[in-house]
Amino acid sequence: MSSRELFERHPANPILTAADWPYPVNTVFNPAATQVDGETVLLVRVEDLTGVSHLTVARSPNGFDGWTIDATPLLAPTPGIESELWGFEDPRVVYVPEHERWTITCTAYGPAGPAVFLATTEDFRTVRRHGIIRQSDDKNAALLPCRVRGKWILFHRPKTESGGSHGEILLSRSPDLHNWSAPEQVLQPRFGAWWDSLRIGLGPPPLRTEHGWLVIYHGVKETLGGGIYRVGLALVDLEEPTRVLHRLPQWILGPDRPYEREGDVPNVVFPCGLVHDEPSGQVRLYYGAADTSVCVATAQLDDLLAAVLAAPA
Ligand code: BMA
Repeated sequence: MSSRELFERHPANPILTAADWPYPVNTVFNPAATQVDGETVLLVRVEDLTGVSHLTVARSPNGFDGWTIDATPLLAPTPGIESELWGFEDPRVVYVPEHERWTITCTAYGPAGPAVFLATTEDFRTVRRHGIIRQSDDKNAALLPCRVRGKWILFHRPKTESGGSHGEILLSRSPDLHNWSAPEQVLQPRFGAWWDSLRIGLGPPPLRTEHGWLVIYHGVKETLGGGIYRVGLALVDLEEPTRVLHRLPQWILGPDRPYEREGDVPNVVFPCGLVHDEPSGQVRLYYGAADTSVCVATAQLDDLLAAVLAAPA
């Protein structure tokens, strides 16, 4: 299967592990990714030695090596705030030109369950906390970089009475990032033996292309040996992003290498970050491997588009 996957793993994978960290940690994984002044910035989920996660910045001149890792977290739970008692997990980051800053969405985890937390930053050195924008249970949230028909669009995975009990990807709209419409369906798990049959969740913020928003998502299949997390591809309409134009039947990346097969949670590839290098047409997908390390795989955007455009809806 691996030879037919659309992404090519970087030979230096895993590119970041707990051993690289400037302070003692258990694991580093599921990073958000973006570019800041020509540098690649990852916002990495770091699980500390109590099991609780926080988010720390790592910077590299080329996105593959030469990382410098901040000595302190950018976003860590505030003592006394119940909704973030068990940490911040699985960030996504998108640059929002209208605000001239990046928006971070991540999971705040506490006794009430996972909820969607929003923060913004101008430099990845300081952060402004906006708080919880979607109450638990809700996670795997990412914002589109611009308004669509005047509204901000948040892809997410609520698990509430109002929808989403089947582990699907939904989206909500907002005029102001505070008030959100009722979630609308986007993508569902595929019933039966499919690789994405148990539940699915959005990966990195969707990438705008001339053909539509390119959606990279994770899908889980339940097996006797536990869940297998793989990565899939779809294309949704630019003006009506609930409209799925194409969805690839097969996964584009799945656990195969020892660092993806073995770790705290085996058989997991979990992407949260995508960087598109426009001059070369290359995209770099940053993912957590086995809930233990940070990896990167590359593809040409044109190849991803050709593959997804050839797929049915
Ligand atoms: C999901 C999330 C991810 C994690 C994955 C595999 O539900 O919690 O953070 O990588 O499970 O354990």
